[in-house]
Amino acid sequence: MSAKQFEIKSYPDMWESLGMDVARFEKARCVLGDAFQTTFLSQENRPQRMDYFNWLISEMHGGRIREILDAKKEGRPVIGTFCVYIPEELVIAAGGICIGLCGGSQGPVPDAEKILPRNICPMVKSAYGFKAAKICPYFQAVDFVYGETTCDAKKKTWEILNREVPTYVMEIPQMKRERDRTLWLEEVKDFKAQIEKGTGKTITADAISDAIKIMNNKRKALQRLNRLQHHIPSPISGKDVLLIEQIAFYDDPVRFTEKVNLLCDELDERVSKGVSVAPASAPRVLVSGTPMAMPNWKAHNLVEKAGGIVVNDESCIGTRYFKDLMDENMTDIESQLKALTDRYMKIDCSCFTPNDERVDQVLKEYRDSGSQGILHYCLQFCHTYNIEAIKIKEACEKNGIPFLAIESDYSPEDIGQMQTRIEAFLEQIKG
Ligand code: BJ8
Repeated sequence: MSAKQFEIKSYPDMWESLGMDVARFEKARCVLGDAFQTTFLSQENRPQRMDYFNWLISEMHGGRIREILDAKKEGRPVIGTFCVYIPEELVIAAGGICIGLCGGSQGPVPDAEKILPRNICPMVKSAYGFKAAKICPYFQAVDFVYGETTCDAKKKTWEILNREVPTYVMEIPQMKRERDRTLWLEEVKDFKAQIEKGTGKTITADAISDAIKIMNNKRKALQRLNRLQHHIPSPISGKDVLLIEQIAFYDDPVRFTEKVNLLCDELDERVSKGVSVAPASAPRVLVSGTPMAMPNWKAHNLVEKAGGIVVNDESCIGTRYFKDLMDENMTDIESQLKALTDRYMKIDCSCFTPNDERVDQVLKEYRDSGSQGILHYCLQFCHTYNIEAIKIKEACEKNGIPFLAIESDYSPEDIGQMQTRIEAFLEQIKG
């Protein structure tokens, strides 16, 4: 697909039927299309099989929504989530569709600020604003949403969001002791019961087994992509990998897995032929911190525009989402739910205390990816990641790793300042 051909397709009748503010969404569609073209399609020497992901972006608010609405007509549940602690396997086992609804755009933030306080995380404001302004077809299509109690901004927003769309909440403990595990398992069971209530169908052990395989395959494909990204020189840009990681939260999991593996086949070939998107001398950056929901491409774009390359994402869009797999051989529901709980408990979000395993994980990924510096990216007002950055910084100092911490939101106002700091950081890496 050439740059000139790209547009995000318009489906005004379908959007109307979903109760959206169509006139406003039309404008947002054009802005997003332009941003996508400038950020992604202008890159040179992209892998050809990025075409599928370009296509998905062009149909993100149309063809993919149509698929979701068709699934609903067949009685399949559609559930919106905001956190990688919600076990997708159980949604898939119910024949359902799980959609990540985190907001990564500045557009709806003023809508949210009419109701929510201004000094909370932009991800929460953006997500809430999308629903309040009726400018997200995914939010309009879901049967219900499932929030969690990870951070204060989220857990209190769910009470307000419940006025707009049925909102359930999974209690995620703040520590990882045996008694927390017991509580967590009960929450996973409640989640399963809620889905069963919504669909009127019982989730069987066989269905959970199949769903575990689907999610393992998806996570394995993302792990493969992550390993290929580590190559020196890298066969794919960090921006493109970020885009794929973001699409993982919208696309059909089986189709997505197939397309990621096809792309990885091409990347294998590029590696064997020495084809890359940046010279081997380009400073290699590991990005760590808060997740970057679509279309938050700011940090990756600035690093790569300045001549660096992002080779790893230690976030919930990146490795925290796919690093842990599950045993596929359990046949009874109790064992499956316990194993699900254990798998999800391994995610090292800063909402937990203590959370020192994350510091070790960041260092491991730094070494595995052949990175040369760590950029800690934190959304404004995310206290847990912001404070945990102290420990990451100390670990970097101890190990002689160049480190830069950036706190940002979705507005374009800090781009100039971020650019200056990132350029200086890349110079520091180059030595
Ligand atoms: S497991 S990182 S997806 S909670 S919304 S905590 S940025 S102040 S997103 Fe998250 Fe689950 Fe943890 Fe991952 Fe901070 Fe903003 Fe809260 Fe956030």
